[in-house]
Amino acid sequence: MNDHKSLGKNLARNLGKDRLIWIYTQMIRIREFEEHVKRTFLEHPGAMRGHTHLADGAEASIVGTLATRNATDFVMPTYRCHAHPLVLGTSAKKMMAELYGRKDGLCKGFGGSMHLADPDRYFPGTSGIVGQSIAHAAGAALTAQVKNTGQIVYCFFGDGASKQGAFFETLNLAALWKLPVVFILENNEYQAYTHVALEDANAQAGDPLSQKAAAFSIPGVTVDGNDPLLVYDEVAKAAERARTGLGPSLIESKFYRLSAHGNAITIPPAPTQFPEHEAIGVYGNKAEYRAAKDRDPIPRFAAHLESEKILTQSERQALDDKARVEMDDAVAFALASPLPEPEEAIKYVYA
Ligand SMILES: Cc1ncc(C[n+]2csc(CCOP(=O)(O)OP(=O)(O)O)c2C)c(N)n1
Ligand SMILES: [Mg+2]
Repeated sequence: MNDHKSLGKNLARNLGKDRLIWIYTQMIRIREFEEHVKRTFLEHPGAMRGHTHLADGAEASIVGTLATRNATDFVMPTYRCHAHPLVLGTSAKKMMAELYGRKDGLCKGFGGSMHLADPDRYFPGTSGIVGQSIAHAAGAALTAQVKNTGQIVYCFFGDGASKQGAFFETLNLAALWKLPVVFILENNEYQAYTHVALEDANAQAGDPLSQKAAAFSIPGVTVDGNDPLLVYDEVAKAAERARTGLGPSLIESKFYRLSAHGNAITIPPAPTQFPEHEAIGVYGNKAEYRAAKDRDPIPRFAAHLESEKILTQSERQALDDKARVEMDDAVAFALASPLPEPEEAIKYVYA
């Protein structure tokens, strides 16, 4: 099942200082962006409409994955999709304005949090449909294969989505056709309001989730998604496999969703939804949350970089401050941007 492990071990050891600092920088930028979104619901209630799904807790998994990417590879996440464009270089200002539904947003304010697209950065688009990225990724990969572009596709989806028919159908064909996809199953311990233990008991046959790869004779591996370097190692092998025409792999990345499932427009926000400014869902369990906080990928990676003498405490502080200011500016930009004109409502409807 883990035959791609033989391609090499500890690839992340070859990462230089600049790349490691880049990884930390992206992780803290994601965390700050999501914290600013969370704060919006308290400080500007009603200003951000629709539903937002945050990626705090997933930073190591996302950045460790994308650190293996070549510039023209496709990235296709779920509706939990603020982090990826930030890492790809989409401006935080445009992202934040989009979440606020403003004219200067990435999609002119029409997409909102769940419908982001930045085609120039090979980020074709996201949607609120659970599991949509899976089949779409196979389509993008088939195009790359037919056109022989050398691109691969990074496909992210949740533990809940991995129980859908689309998952099995897509992996079947992707394996058969040796499509260049890395399937990243983000096991964040929840599917909406259901904890993974309940999922296991009621909706999940077989553990770990990565073993489903065996049914399609492709590599399947489970990795600690709180550690960007472990994630990097596994994804790098899977990416190499995809690039060399050997086909897809399945990587189950395990971490904890540190926010509620989503923040909807709740005015005023239910107090239980934001205790101590930490969005534990009303269904959350404080002890479980605290234990997960102890494994929080950001302080953990920062401590690693400090102990390896890659980053001093003050250098880390400077990176944290820079990320915070970047996101403060993004919120200010969003709030200053106008709403789209009513007559624009049908301007971008093509069919
Ligand atoms: C096809 C479909 N079914 C149900 C939903 C409602 N829904 C939204 S998120 C979600 C849970 C998905 O959990 P998971 O795949 O683990 O992703 P996560 O939100 O944890 O990242 C559900 C059931 C939906 N949006 N689309
Ligand atoms: Mg989940």
